[in-house]
Amino acid sequence: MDTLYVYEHCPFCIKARMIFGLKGSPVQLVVLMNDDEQAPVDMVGRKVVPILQTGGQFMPESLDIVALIDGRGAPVLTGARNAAVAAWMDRGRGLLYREFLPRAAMAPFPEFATTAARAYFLTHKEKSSAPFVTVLENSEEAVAALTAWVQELAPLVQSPNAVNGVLSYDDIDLFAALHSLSLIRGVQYPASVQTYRQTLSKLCGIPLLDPVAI
Ligand SMILES: N[C@@H](CCC(=O)N[C@@H](CS)C(=O)NCC(=O)O)C(=O)O
Repeated sequence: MDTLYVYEHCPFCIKARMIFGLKGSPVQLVVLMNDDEQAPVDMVGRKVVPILQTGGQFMPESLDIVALIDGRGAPVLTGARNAAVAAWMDRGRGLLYREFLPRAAMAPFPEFATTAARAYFLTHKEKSSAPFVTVLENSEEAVAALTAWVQELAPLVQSPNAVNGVLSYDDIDLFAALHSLSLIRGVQYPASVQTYRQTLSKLCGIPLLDPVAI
């Protein structure tokens, strides 16, 4: 069976996990500790996830993994992309991950099971973002802005099963972002987005983070 090395918080890992769920293909998930540099370096030469182990080979890059798995048998990602979905994502991605990172650092993800692993994430991610305390202290405005952002997504959702009506790479990108967004407590979802994210969660077999939202 294929093995996928992941962190549970990682949106790129969500993309790779999605295709196994959508295809109904079995995969063994292995969550690496966030401070384990050696394992990914041994597998692909750098510290990165997701990594797919298939037939004795190791493969990084989420979208390469998606393409490989979707290409086995009849593909499921057959729909056309809508540039408006990517444009919507680009407008909010910066704010989403600014708010996501400090919450991820506090959340009960298995890759942070040890204090050292959680500290590694905090140290590295805070450097590339803003001080987490500052982000969390000014969060109310950001949550309102994220709610306004998801309102703009509502008219783009053509079906609960696929944003453009037929499953496409837009669904891979969009659900991964909505999965991250689900860690942020207080974001209000318009009906079409709410149904879409819950339906995709079931189709992919990947629970949303609502129950542990911060
Ligand atoms: N282009 C890569 C990006 C993967 C990526 O950036 N993964 C992050 C986790 S979200 C990572 O492993 N970063 C190194 C680290 O967290 O130490 C892909 O699409 O798979």
